[in-house]
Amino acid sequence: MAKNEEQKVPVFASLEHVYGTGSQLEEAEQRFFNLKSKFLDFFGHPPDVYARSPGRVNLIGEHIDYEGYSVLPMAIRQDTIVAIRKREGGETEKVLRIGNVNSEKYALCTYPADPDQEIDLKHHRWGHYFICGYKGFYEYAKLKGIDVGETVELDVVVDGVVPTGSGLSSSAAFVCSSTIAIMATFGANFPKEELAQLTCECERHIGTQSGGMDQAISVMAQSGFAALIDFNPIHATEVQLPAGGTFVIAHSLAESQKAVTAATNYNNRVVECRLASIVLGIKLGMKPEEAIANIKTLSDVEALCVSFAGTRGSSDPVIAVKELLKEEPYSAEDIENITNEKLQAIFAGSPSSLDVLRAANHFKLHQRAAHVYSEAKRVYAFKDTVSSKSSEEDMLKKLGDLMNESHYSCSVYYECSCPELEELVKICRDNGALGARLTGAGWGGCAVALVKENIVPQFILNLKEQFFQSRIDKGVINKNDLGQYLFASKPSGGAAIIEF
Ligand code: NG1
Repeated sequence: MAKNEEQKVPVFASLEHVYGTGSQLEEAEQRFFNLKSKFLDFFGHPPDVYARSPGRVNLIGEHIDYEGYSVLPMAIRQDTIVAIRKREGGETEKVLRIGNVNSEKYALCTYPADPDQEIDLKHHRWGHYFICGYKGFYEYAKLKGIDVGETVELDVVVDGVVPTGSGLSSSAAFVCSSTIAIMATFGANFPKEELAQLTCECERHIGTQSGGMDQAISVMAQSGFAALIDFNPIHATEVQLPAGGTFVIAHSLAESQKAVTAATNYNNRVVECRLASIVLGIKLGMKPEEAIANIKTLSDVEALCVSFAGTRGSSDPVIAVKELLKEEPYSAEDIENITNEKLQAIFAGSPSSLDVLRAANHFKLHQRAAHVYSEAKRVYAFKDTVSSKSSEEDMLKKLGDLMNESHYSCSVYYECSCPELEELVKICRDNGALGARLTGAGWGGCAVALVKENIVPQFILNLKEQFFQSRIDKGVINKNDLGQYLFASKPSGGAAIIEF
């Protein structure tokens, strides 16, 4: 394949290329059949084209993508498929009609076809994620000077099997498959790295200050490989995982509603990191106004922290955090005394950050910065370990240790765990996992455990007994659905367009 073709989203005329053979293919055939029937039921005609994009599990590198640091996720086989068709405009106002195969849970919704519409964040609707992709497509086309003609009406049906609120990035799978379906229906195919950037930016219309990992891996994953994702600009490097280890994903059954809790959880941490980086910049010699104007992330002040650490005979930026940021939480006033500027003024251009300031009365700058710098190092240690010449035994042990350290840091310094995740991670370790950690944003959702290949079946049985059985008995989940909440996963392939 020519280089510029490789960089585009692959277009397939059959499902084998995406789903392989055997039961996975049969399951996919059934899903596409249902999706088409549902489309016909809703709209009276079949779709023109389909796009699919997978969820992901992050192996290491949590809450650091939005700080500009590399992360190491892999795509999972669960995906979202979007079926789409352009409709000739009628006399009345042009609309987008968005249905779902699970129409009981996700009722058909309509939105205006205006790509400049504002998303109503105060009233969260499932279709908002499609509108993120819709706005993103038009924003990108405008930026690149691509003529997409007049706005048209679209009919859409969605089938998503990435568990929601699970930290497996159902939201990015939905936004990416929507954007790619829209792109395909307009006969376009943008380069994958640009698509990863555009879908990251357009998902922010939902109100979270998303970092870009999920969209990047969903768009760019290669079957059989995890990936090291770098940012600014986005770039993916394939990572071959050791064959003797398997990643088992288990849901804590606590749902993490990232968009709804953004002001106190996800966006709160983004704001705390920004404040930590500004305060570090000032303490390391920058003028307050210069730090406020130029420092956006902890990676922007890393070089200053490293040279400070150099004066202590180290190259670890955490040394600067330990000496320059107090462990006790900062009040807004504490920070304003350092910045000589009101926090509201610093974040004046970001409504979602202002929501954070309204909801928070203290900020843990030391802990958040210590997590980010140490987690960024663990990602490279993980990558170096898999490409080292160590024995597989040593390699797996080291990877497991890094995952355990990552979990500790997420739990203690970043405080994005929850009691259910703590219980699950402990059960994983007690049953022989080499390492186990929360994955994704946290505050609920899934844990990922590294398990030796030969104990996977027994490990899954033990988790079922020790964590899930009591929840099945209480009716939290149905026993027939257990496979959605507890499964082993190999690295899957990324987004695709399917034209039958
Ligand atoms: P999930 O687990 O999908 O909520 C979120 C962010 C990532 C990353 C992780 C934490 C979105 C779409 N995804 O993932 O960018 O910051 O949290 O590492 O907001």
